[in-house]
Amino acid sequence: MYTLIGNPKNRSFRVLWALEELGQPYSLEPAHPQSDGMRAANPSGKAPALRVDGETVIDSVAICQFLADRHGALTHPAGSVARAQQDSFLHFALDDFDGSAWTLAKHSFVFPEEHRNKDAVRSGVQWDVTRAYAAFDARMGDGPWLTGDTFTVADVVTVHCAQWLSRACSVPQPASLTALVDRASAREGYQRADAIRQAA
Ligand SMILES: N[C@@H](CCC(=O)N[C@@H](CS)C(=O)NCC(=O)O)C(=O)O
Repeated sequence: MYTLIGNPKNRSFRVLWALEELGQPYSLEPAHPQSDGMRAANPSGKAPALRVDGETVIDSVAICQFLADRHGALTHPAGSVARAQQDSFLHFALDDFDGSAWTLAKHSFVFPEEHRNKDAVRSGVQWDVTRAYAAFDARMGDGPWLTGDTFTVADVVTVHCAQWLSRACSVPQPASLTALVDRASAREGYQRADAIRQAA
């Protein structure tokens, strides 16, 4: 039994979605970033965290990959070339999508007001997102998923980042990315996780 600590409206959603895809039992312990509950699970106060076997694992991607490895789904086997491609897409999403969305978010509501400068960072972020979308478009194959027929943790994280980035940044997304988002959000696991997010 897993306990997910966090808020489904933030990166905790990735773990929620992975748990729903895997069909594993879990409980959700709601905690906002920097709340006492979140700091008790993660010294940095950041969400999400997962309680498992008396231990706490932090970082949404580490948690998703752990769950995938443990249950032998949502992942290619370690040591395979397909796994290297999966990890490569995952790190691309973190560097090029998550990084930009997070920069804008930090300047909107994370940094203390005196350190926020959204107008100054916006044009650089838009330039970076434009080239990230071009790189994604050049790399996305025939699908349906990032590494072919297997839906993986890389799809979960990429789709979550793409949805977040589309709200945070006005640069239009390539059709290859919006099609991936549409296919992924039609999955039953996504629909169940999204219903929990909407109700939170
Ligand atoms: N790499 C971490 C990032 C965690 C993170 O930054 N979470 C955000 C919510 S989406 C947070 O709690 N931010 C609060 C803060 O930065 O103070 C992960 O993926 O779990």
